[in-house]
Amino acid sequence: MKLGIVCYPTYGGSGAIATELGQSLARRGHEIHMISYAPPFRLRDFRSNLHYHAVEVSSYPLFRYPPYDLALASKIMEVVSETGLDLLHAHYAIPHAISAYLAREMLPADQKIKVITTLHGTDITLVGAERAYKEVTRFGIRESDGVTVVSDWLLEETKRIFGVTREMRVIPNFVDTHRFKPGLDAEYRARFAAPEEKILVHASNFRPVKRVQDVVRILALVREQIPARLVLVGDGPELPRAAELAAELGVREHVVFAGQQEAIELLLKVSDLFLLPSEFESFGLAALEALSCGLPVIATNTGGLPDVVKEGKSGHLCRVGDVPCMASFAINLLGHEDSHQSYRLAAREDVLRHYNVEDVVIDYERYYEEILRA
Ligand code: GMT
Repeated sequence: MKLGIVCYPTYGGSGAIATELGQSLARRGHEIHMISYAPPFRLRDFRSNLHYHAVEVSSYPLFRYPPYDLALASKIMEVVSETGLDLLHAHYAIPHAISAYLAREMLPADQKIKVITTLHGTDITLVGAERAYKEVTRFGIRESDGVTVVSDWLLEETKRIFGVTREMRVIPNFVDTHRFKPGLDAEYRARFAAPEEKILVHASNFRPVKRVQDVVRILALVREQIPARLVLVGDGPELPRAAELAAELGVREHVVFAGQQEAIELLLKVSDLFLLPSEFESFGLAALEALSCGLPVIATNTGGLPDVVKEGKSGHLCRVGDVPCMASFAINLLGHEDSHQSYRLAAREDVLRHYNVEDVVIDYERYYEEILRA
């Protein structure tokens, strides 16, 4: 198949999934065209059937807000005309589903393409639910030829928020288990912590929904019983407040601010526990990548997280904001080597069974074929 994939290029789950999907489909012999305003951060598996097309957004003094959605629609149309795409897969509804719709309308009858939109989470629960974007998001969902969602929870939320009745397919997120795999590199570990210290890790875009302050509070409680260090990976608006809180709680010197890490798997492999105390997560790709490296996860009992983190097997789930609960699970796991090891094994095993990219990509292929036939 000739497939176009539209996504955000920046650090974030939707861009990561779109790019990994494109790379995996290319490995399976499909011709893939990635369309975005910059090269996606996960795009590194270059091959002759995997192409990147940059969307150029020109500025003009009259534009207070340069119209990216229109530039994207024009670029999609251009790529379809030049390459004869069969199908366009838009990741994240806003504005990608709408630009895809526009491009499809603009194309001549003999070049019409099918459009599939994958809903990732905040495009429905936060941004899409805002008054400014709600109607246009509903329109994008309705007008797509196919819609997928990353979890059962997101399926129900999409129906609830938008009153959508159309068919939507749940295809879970996935992980490259060859890249994200266990394997301790002692020299690399020593860069972050002393041998007797446990490493807690959190990776996100540090938006309020991630509740990063809870992560810092968990570290402070854990440190009352076990020597530990916290590695914070990523960047975002809540990061300065997290640093302030760490200082207030007297743990500032035990927090490593690692910034954006391209090879995050290296860090996951040397860590002992992953923390994701989010307000909600439609799926929680960061947790899945940690589990794939054999890292147990302590998270909140919200959204799609209970599907990804198996309570009492690969990690633990607590109510949102229940820091003592998360800290006590952390202390328990870190203090018992045998049970920690069994969580590590269960985490990896579950990922291999349910979330391996090589299996999930086949679900996407089947869905593409189904939509193309329809
Ligand atoms: O909110 C984010 O963390 C970023 C956002 C994105 O689009 O990159 O993440 C959403 O999509 C991911 C990929 O499907 C999911 O794993 C995340 O759970 C989801 N975030 C939320 O629902 C908050």
